[in-house]
Amino acid sequence: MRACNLMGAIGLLITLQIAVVQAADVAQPVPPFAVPLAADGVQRATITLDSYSYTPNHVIVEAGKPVELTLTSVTTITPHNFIIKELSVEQDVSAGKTVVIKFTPTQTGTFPIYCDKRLWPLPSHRDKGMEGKLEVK
Ligand SMILES: [Cu+2]
Repeated sequence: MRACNLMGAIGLLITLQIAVVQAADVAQPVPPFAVPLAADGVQRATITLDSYSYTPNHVIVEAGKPVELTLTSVTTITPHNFIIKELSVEQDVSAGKTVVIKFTPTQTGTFPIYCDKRLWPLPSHRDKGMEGKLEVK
């Protein structure tokens, strides 16, 4: 009887571990990040660039106030960039480097962020999931 319970417990543990592994395999949605307004009136946030992602990948800012984004690449070889076409933002970020960009969004809306780097003939980084959005309220 005891052995039976033990086997049942082991079976449950194995099932739980499989469930955890499966959950980790699925990309977890990252909640939108509302960029805080600093005392000097600047909206500051740090975005991490990796292959092939931005973290956070959905940032919310207020219109009419300056935005300062610190773009930090954590890759060792692959260069990336950070493009918001509608706001004329286009910034290269070399592997392992950090770049600070500043802009002031004037119109509200949701604008795509993406990396258009690609190693021909492979798909672009954006096609590999390196995209996000800037929401201006
Ligand atoms: Cu990229």
